[in-house]
Amino acid sequence: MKRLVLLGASGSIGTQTIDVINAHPDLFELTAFGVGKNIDAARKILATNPVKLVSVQSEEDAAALRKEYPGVTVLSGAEGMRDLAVSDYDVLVNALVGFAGFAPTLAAVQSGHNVALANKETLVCGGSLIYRALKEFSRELYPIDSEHSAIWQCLQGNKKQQVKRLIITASGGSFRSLTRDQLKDVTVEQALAHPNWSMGAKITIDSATMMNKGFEVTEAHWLFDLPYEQIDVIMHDESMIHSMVEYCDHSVMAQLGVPDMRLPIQYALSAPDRLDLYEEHPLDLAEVGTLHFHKPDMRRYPLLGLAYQAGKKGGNLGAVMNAANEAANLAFRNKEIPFLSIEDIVITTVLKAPFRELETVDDLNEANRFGWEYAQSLIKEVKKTK
Ligand code: MN3
Repeated sequence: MKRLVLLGASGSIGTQTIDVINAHPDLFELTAFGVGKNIDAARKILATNPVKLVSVQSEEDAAALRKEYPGVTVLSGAEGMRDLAVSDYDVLVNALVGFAGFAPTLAAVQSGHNVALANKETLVCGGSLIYRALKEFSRELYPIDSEHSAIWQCLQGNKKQQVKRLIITASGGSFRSLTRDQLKDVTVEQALAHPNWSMGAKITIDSATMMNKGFEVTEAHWLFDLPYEQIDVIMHDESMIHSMVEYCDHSVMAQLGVPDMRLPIQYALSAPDRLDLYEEHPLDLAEVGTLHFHKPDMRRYPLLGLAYQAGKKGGNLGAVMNAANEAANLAFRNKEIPFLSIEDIVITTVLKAPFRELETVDDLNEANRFGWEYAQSLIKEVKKTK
């Protein structure tokens, strides 16, 4: 029986993690979970899973839940999430969105836990700090991101020294059929309609800018300990091949499946074992007929190129890039800036950032603060000219 703590329980990955846990009650037990403001989601989980420890964002919501569930310890804020991460369990499932996911990942590793990681910003921002902690505490990360789960699966039974390169597939997001000129006036609603995957709002916008793919390159760098020169991205329209590994003999291993996040979530919790998964329409290649691939155009997707540059330089740039993107992504969703301004804001912020090595969590917080504040000043400028 694996005892799990789930952070970000009300989001897209969180909800599907609960589905996976409840589909295998003999293997997985939820011992604690955290949500943000979605208190109804917390009530729903408590109705099916007898959890004794919960964390929510505000102290007000925590007080309300304590009254309703006298037998449950309800914590609040960043402190509450930290307490969950260092509590007594086997694996932390980190399904938080954004930089907020970093601190609980580090706290979990430093208190001797392995982490099933859906929060890619953890590694984009502070990959070097997490890498160091994993070595120091002999802990592991289990990737939940579908591309990294695919790579992980393709590495099973092979030797990492014999890997030639990782090939991460990219759908191109909701605007992949549009030219840059056509991107000028696109709306939030259009951006949120992803052709292949159903995901949360923030990551769907990140997919449309391909910032998400850039993040995934950095994520792969830290997860699999390979240089950026050995990590490639290929456009793949159907999202059926979730990623590939090429070996020194040019054999290419691929992992295929219909786009369903329950598989990578479940595999992260059961690997190297495989568990049954109910799928109404499993992959039928005869029905799919053709799979399409093409080279990514770095001029069409400048944030992908930026992520490679920032990743190779290292230091504080990943955290700066992420913070600027969080600010710009949110401003676009709030209809404060046009779609193409997201790119301008992220690129300008990274170019203006003073380079610093990342030695401590304080350095990381400072990089995050700089990225967020600089991006806010640029967002203000865009709003003025609108
Ligand atoms: Mn992904």
